[in-house]
Amino acid sequence: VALEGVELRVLHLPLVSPFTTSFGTETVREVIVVRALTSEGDGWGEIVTQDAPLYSSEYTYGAWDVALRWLIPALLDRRTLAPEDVATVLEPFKGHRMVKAGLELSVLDAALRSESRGIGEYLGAERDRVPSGVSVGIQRDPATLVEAVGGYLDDGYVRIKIKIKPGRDVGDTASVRDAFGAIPLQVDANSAYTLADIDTLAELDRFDLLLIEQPLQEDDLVDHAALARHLTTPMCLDESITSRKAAADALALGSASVINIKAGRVGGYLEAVAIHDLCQSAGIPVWCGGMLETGIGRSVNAALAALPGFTLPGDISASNRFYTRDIVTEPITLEDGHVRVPTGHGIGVEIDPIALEDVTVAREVLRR
Ligand code: OSB
Ligand code: MG
Repeated sequence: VALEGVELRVLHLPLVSPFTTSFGTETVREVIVVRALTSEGDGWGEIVTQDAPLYSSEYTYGAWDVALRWLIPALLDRRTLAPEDVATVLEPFKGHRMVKAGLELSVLDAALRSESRGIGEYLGAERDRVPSGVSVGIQRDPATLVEAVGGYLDDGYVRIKIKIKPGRDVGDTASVRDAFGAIPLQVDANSAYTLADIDTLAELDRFDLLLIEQPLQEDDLVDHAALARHLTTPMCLDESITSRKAAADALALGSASVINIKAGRVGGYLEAVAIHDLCQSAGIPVWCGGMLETGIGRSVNAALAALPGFTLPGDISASNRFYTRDIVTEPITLEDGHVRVPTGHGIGVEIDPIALEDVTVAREVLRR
């Protein structure tokens, strides 16, 4: 496509209930939406940074600054741009993978729409729906957690993930197991532990979890390998897997036996597919993580998760798990515990311009 300009918006989407992880509580999802303005029409993307650099070093206004000052100008310098060129053009700029992913997706959406093609076919989706798991935040107390999990099971979610942190791990997990028996259950620590906590983490082995996600720091590949050797629960990495190289290193070191793939964290959906391919050849199961996406990213995540190597349910819940009003005209819904892979052109969903305008708190456009 010929890129003529890029529009960025910061959105504030109120959450249906506060979302608490080991790193903090969110009540409003601050997120950036990208619109690529091309000679062939618009394309949409989403930059999944959060307001504060607590999950990763990226955050809203850092993303905003680097996009407007460096990344978008580099893309606008090109006369024509294929989606597959975006990562190469942005490669000289270190880090900022979530920003790169959002920009790439906007160009990809515009290009696919111009060819009347859909994202599922482009990425290699082999199913028309994917099983839907839900990520449940840390609650006030274990009884409240059990109530929340019960509600999601009633909705039909096929896999539960609970967030844990020191002091809210073994007890919370035991409460959920006691209340619901042998449901598919996993835990996510978001880097809240160190190797000194090895005995506590080993206590989780008795709950027959699908996996434990990212107990240690992002750069703790060696410590994760040491911990994995001491646990029977499969070790899954999220934060640590920032690229296909990081994924290959983690597998070589024995740091993970399962990988959570998030397009934002790895710099784009094309890199995400490359990690899927690598893991599939290595016989390593992968699943699609989430970043409280709007309908834009949620739709594309469903398409990604329909690739054959995604053998575990992803954190791809319905739009209404987080939001009362999505910014797309057809919010993502749960049907029999699954979400549909989009079939429309481009990202497969249409933006609701009024809903978008209502939640926009900042807007900037760069043109060539
Ligand atoms: O660690 O997977 C994570 C949300 C924000 C940042 C990190 C994570 C999460 C989630 C929610 O667990 C996943 C979702 O349903 O979007
Ligand atoms: Mg995680």
